[in-house]
Amino acid sequence: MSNAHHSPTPWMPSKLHVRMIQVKDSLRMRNSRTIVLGGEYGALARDCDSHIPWATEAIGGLPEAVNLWIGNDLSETSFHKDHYENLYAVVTGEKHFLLLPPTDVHRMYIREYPAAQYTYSEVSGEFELKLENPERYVPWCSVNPYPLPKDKEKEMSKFPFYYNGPKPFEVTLKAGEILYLPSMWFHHVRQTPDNRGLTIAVNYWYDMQFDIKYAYFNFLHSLSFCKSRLNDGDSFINENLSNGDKNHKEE
Ligand SMILES: O=C(O)CCC(=O)C(=O)O
Repeated sequence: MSNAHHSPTPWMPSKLHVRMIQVKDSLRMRNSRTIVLGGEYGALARDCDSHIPWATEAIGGLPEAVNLWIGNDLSETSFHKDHYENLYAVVTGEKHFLLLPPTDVHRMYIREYPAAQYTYSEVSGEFELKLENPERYVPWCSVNPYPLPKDKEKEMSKFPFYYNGPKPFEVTLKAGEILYLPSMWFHHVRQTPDNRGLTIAVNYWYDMQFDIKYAYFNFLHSLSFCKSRLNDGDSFINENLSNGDKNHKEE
């Protein structure tokens, strides 16, 4: 999740991440690149490079977005994929990734979830999760790879393709290291904080090529959709995704 607040706030909730520098270049605005040095976090922009020269050269263009991720030991990003080539650099603390290739889409049990945003409440002094209005749904992975022991059996029976299949790659990234996370790979992220209780990272999202890999992914995705129709009653597999994921940047 990326977001920015406009009123002074005491601190962010553990699962809120902040997009620091946004390079707006949506698919609709390809020829009019606008660089927005993101509002209240703009002062931090000069502390990080605006791109990674070797990646820019290899990929053939500047990043579309540079994101700042600040978290503590409770922060966790659930399984999803992004339509970006991702160069992920840890500044302090450690990040722990679980990684699965796009071809494992049938193991992620992608479903439609309502979109929501954290909003700071002056009344309660807490962040509250508010559903978007008008209602909007986004496809997202259902698998929680780290269920509580009491929920493990239930989770295993709900998501057998995930739990009975090959284990995801596990990568720990330390301060000063960069991970190249290829586009459309599923990733789940946790962290170990530094001695001040923080993990800070910056990542560079480069546009991906919507080439054969993307077409192949959508083909596999549509197969898992067909499977859910054949196994009538299997409500876990991609029920609502007959349109593939062509409209989504993240999932
Ligand atoms: O650092 C995190 O918690 C999530 C990172 C992520 O999802 C991404 O870089 O796309």
